[in-house]
Amino acid sequence: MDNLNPSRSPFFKGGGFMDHAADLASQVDPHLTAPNPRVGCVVVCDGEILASGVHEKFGEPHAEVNSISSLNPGSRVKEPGFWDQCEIYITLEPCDHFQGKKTPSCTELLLKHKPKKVIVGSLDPQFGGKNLEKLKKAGIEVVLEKNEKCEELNPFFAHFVKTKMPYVTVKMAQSLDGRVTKKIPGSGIPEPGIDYISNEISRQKVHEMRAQYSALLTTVKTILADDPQLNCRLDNPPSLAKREMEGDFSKEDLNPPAPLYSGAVPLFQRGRNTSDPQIIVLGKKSDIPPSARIFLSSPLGRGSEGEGNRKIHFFDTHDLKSVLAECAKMGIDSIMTECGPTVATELLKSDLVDEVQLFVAPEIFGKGKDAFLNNAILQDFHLHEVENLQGDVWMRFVRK
Ligand code: AOF
Ligand code: ZN
Repeated sequence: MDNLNPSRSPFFKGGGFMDHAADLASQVDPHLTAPNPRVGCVVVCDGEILASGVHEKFGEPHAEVNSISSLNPGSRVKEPGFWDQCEIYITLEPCDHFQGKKTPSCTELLLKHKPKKVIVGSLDPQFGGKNLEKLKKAGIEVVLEKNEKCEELNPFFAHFVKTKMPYVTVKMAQSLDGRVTKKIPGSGIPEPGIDYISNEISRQKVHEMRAQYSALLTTVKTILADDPQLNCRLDNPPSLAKREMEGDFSKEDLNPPAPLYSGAVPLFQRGRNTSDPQIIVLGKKSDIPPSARIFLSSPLGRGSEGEGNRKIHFFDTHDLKSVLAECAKMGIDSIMTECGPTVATELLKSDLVDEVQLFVAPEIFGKGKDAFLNNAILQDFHLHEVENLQGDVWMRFVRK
């Protein structure tokens, strides 16, 4: 039993069982669960973690199912009254039936076992708390313990559920005078320090964003001009890397030797990175040479995991709203742009943008194309965050 003690887990830092469940869920690659949320679940009995689990992949079992089914059958589970002493911590309100659902209801699973207490870290916008009422009616003690880590696990989920459209972020790097390029179009792959507008810290941040968004939106024009790879090149998965910087984790913790508690799924193990986002290309596939770098699988991405090549979708249309609607139908819950001013401006003008992230380099180009072709278009947004990235200024604008 000793090795089930949460204090032995490399991820358990004594912050409470809900934080622990959120930490486990934060290790899941959001590209694999989208448009489903990342969820973690911990089964606790007498202050001890007996099992834990996460929702690993879209269409596959939920966190509650994975944690409960990983309870050691030889342990106290068989003892009479076991469930009467059990507390279940879940980062999200448990699901229930709805049309098109792929897996059984977790609320029913909980009703079947009837644990003493269910503690939930955030509400599922799909159900709005009604499943908690259902559990309460059956005599289970239910606590909604709103937790910031749980809320932050799924930044796009509520938007996608409510609007049935992807969350769209326009990302743009520009000079102080609002210009986007110094590179001559078609002059080869941009070189850091010569053609790149933003500095290395900004570019690392962009890779962290690529780890979070389901898909990147680009154009044939951008591919022909820059031949970008559009993959996710990070040393550490972002959630862990961030907390390592905050002093929460040491390097050793990032590569735990083995799970010390049953049911733990160390998805980012031994240097494995996050998978690459899908790519949406505006234009014709036949206009891009087969040697274009977007067709290369990244060594750390899906292509190397035996799951087929990463998904690249071509749309030869100017109707951006229909492109986004098609993406939503494919389960793409979030999109970040990796294209030039024309499409970025068009998206903004068509009212299809939820957020704008600007990386401004401390340089005056004097000439070149404007980042936004109509200065008034940011009036519907307000500045939400700003950060100095060692010289570059990063600004995040969200809808008012
Ligand atoms: C949970 N636990 O781990 C997750 C939940 O099609 P399905 O069966 O996979 O159901 C997807 C929905 O379930 C999703 O839209 C969200 O409301 C909820 N996700 N719920 O109890 C989990 N991933
Ligand atoms: Zn469920």
